[in-house]
Amino acid sequence: MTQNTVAAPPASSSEATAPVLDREETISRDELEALQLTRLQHTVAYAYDRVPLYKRKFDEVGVHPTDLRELSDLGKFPYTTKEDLRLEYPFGMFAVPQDQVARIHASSGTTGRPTVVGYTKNDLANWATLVARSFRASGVRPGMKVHNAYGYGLFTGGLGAHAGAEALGCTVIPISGGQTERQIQLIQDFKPDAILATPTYLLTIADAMQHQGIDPTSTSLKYAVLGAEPWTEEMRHELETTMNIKASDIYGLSEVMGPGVAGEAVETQDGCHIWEDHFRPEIIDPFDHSTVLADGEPGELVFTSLTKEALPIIRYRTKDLTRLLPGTARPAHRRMGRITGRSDDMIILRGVNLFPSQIEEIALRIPELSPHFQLEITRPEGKRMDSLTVKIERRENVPSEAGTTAAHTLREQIKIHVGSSCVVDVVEPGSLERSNGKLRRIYDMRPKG
Ligand code: DLL
Repeated sequence: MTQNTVAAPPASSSEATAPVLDREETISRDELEALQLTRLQHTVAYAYDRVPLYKRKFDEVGVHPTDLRELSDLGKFPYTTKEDLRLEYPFGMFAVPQDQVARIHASSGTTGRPTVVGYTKNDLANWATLVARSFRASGVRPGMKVHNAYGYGLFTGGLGAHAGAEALGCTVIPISGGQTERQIQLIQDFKPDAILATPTYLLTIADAMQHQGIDPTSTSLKYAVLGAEPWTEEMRHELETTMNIKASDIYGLSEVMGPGVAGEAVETQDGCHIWEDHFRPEIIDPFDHSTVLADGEPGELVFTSLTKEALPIIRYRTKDLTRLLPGTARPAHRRMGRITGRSDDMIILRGVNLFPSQIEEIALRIPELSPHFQLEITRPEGKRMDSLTVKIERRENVPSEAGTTAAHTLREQIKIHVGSSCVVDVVEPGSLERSNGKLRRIYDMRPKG
C-alpha cells in the first residue's frame, strides 16, 4: 500500500487546492522501472513456487525465474490465457491457501465456465488505492458524493469502484446497475457530484431522463468515470454535452485485478495511464503470438502483475487491441490508446476487419443518427458471403425521410472508412434494446456449424 503522498498541480485553475497524489504517481521513469524489476523478479519466483500451472509452463519452455535479470527478459516467459484460467477452475490459480483469500470475483463469460479470481486483504487494499487514484485523476475528490451504477456482485465493477471511492474519502451511493427510474430519482434527490457507470448505461440514464421531461444537463453531476466496454471520443462528446459533465475513461479486467488497472486524467483526456507500479504492460502481435512490439505500435495488450498475492498473473493475454503511448499527466506511467476492440469481437466481413467502435465513431458524426445501434451478421440463404446490417435509431424529432437520407450517408461513410458494404436500417427512436451495463452490440445470426 502506498503511504507516501505528494501534492500535484491543480487539475484546473478553478480548483482551490491541489489533490494529494500517491508518491508512485510522481516518481521518475527510471525509479519506476527499478521498482518494476524488483517486483517482477519477486512475482515470477512467487508464481513459480506456488502455482503448479506456472511451474509447468516455465519448465516446458525451459525458463526459470532466475533468468529474469532485466525487464526485457520478461519476453522469455510464456503467456497466460483465459483458457488456462478456465482449465484451473475454480481455485487452481490461487497462490495462497483459501483462508487467506478475502474475496472472490468471477467473470461471467459467454460460454463455458466462468473465470474465477481471488484477492488477499493486501490485494484488496492495493486495488482500492488504484481505483481511488484513477477516480482522483478523473476529477473526483474526497468529500464528493459518488453514484455507483456499476453492477455489484461477482462482476468486479461494482465492489471495485465502491472500495476505491471509499478509499478516496467519498460518500458512496451503492445503487448498482439497472432500475433506471430509481437511479434518476436518486440522482435528483441525493445530488451526487460524480457517476460511475458503463458509457452505454449512462446513455440509457440520459435517455430515460429526457423521456421523463428532465433536462440531463440540469443535474448535480459534474464528473463521470466510465469503462468496462469500448467507447469512442464521439461517445465522450455525446455524453459530455447531453449531461454537461466531464467524462473520463477507466480500464481494467478481472483476471488482472478489476477496474483501476489504468485511469484517465480529466485535464488531458488523452487515454488511460496504466498504473505501472503494479502492472507491467506489453503489446504483442496478436497473430504471430511471439513478437513484442515497440511503444506506439498497435497490437494486443498483455499484463504481468507486480504486487498481487492471491492471483499473480504472468503475461496475461487480454485480447484487447490498443497501443502504448508515453505518459503525460503522470509522466512515468505509460498511457494506453483507446481500445479499438477485442480480437475476439472483430467482425471479418468479406475479408475486411471491422469493430463496433468504428461504426460508433462514424455514425455519431451524422447529426440525424443516435448512439443507439446494433450490428447483425447474417448469411442470406443460398449466398456464400456474410452480410452486415447496421440497425440504428434516428434521433428524436428527426422525420423518417431525413432518417433515410442519413442511412444512405452512413452506408457511404462505412464503405469509405472501413471498406465494407453493408445494409443500414434506420429505426424508430426507442426501438432498440437499452444497456443495463456492458452492452451487446453484435448479433451473429449466421447458421451455426
Ligand atoms: O469490465 C472491469 C471494469 C469495471 C473496468 C468497471 C472498468 C470499469 P471484466 O468484466 O473482466 O472487467 O471485463 C474486462 O472489458 O478486457 C476489455 O475488453 C473491456 N474493458 C474494460 N474497461 C474498458 C475500457 C471489467 N475502459 C474487459 N475501454 C476488458 C474498453 C474496456 N474496454
